Amino acid sequence: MNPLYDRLFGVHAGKDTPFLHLASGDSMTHAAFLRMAARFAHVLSNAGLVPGDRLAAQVEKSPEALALYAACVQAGVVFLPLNTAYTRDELAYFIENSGAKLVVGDPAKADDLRPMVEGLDAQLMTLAADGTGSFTEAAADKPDSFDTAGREEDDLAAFLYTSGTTGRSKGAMLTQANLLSNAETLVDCWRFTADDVLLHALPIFHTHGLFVATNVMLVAGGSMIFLPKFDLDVVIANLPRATSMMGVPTFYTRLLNDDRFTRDLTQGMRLFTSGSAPLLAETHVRFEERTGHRILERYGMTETNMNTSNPYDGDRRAGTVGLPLPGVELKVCDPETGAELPRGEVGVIEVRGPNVFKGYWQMPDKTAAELREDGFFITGDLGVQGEDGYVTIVGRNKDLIISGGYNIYPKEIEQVLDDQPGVLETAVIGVPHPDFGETVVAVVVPQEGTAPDAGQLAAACTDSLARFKHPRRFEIVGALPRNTMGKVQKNILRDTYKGLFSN
Ligand code: MLC
Ligand code: AMP
Repeated sequence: MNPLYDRLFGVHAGKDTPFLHLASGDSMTHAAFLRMAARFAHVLSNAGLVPGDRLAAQVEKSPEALALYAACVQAGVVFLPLNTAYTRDELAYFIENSGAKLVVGDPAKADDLRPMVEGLDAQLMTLAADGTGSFTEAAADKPDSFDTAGREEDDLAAFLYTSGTTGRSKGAMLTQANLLSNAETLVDCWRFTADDVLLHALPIFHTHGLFVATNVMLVAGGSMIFLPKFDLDVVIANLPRATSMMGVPTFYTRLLNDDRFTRDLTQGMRLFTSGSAPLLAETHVRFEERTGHRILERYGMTETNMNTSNPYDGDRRAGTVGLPLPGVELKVCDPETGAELPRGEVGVIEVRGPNVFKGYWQMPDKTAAELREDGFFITGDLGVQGEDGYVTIVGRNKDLIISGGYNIYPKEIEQVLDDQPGVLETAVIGVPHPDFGETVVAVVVPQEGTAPDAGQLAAACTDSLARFKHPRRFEIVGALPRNTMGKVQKNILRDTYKGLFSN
């Protein structure tokens, strides 16, 4: 038994209906996809991986990259997908921390990665965006079927790293049951069926693109227009072939800024969903005016999968994230005492349910700090629940920036900048940005008598941090505002610089 494999993939064995429609016009059936996944599973087992081992993948989005996920599920290997933007240094941490035995990376980066990967006692294989590489070469002569490894619902299926306020990323351990229960719930709530064609333009190294979009379509048995990334022209060209789309708010603001995005273009669509970052009520309203569709906003996290959703039938309320999903308990608590607050009061959102992860890999203290013994997970999001159950997120009780749906932890950037010559201290903040929702600004205090150069600071970031985390502005100041306890008042900085990127 392997519930996740059986329910997501096994049920499609032998189906000659399309699963992936590619931008090239080609498509791949469920059966062909599963044969590829089985060949890949043989490569994993030949490489010595056994159930419970970790595989780290930093690969461009492609059918092969998705089949690598399926192969891991079939072989019982824990899948650890990584943002393609991560630098070698960032990667080294994930490989070391997870103890990954096999790393699958881009051939173009192989020479750079190999010494680091091998130094960490892992093997390196390669997979390019076009499906070529040593991994697929090794798979070419393997059988088309694989004896699915037995797994229980409580076994680990994936690790997704999520940064922490201390700057150290934590591996969120997700079980088969976490993923499966959430996918099944979403299929029901959002009415996905085998007739659905999902326009998939999200990356597949995060919860949204991999577990929400892909797992939902696998459970429903539908197909996906599987695009390598969000490219406005390609998305517009493909919308008429789709019935549904899932996106981060940036997708929708980019579409709305294009005159080709019309009511006509979206007439065959039945559902647009949004999440991973706040959707402005204004975007929701403009979207409906333009297309007649009301975006369905939902709220989730790496550690919990999806927690709340606006209803499919009923009021999709702009500016809210809707109601707790069936099976998910949600309460709003006092940030200091943890006591549950009455409806209508703002506090920290806590959630419990089959969707909630098992803890952070080898970090019992961090797990204990965020996951209560009674199973409630402290999200760090500030919200309020109305008498009618609708949840509105009003802010964050964690120092986090969300840019274009990617989470960025200021501490990680501050640590890099603070190490630079001439820098006394820094405060990294998020400010409103018309495209990314929020973007990163570094407020830098130089040491007396020095004047750090913004170019030099930017170069230091390039060496160690993924591009999307880089500050888009360096503001040099004499001192940081502090409260009487000496704590930097980031709210004052956010207010000072809030207009930097406004049109
Ligand atoms: C790319 N860049 C970003 C960025 N994405 N910078 C900041 N924030 C981002 N999100 C960089 C590029 O490297 C480039 O650098 C420059 O910004 C402009 O690139 P672009 O061409 O405009 O970006 P693009 O490739 O179009 O990507 C933007 C995007 C993408 C919004 C389409 O970031 C994206 O697909 N985001 C989705 C993230 C996501 O799936 N999140 C889900 C997390 S799961 P340069 O060098 O050219 O300046 C989760 C749980 C839940 O949160 O609830 O779902
Ligand atoms: P991640 O750790 O990448 O999974 O990001 C999870 C965080 O994204 C949550 O804790 C929220 O802060 C944010 N988030 C996800 N969905 C929404 C939403 N619909 N509205 C506001 N914030 C959201």
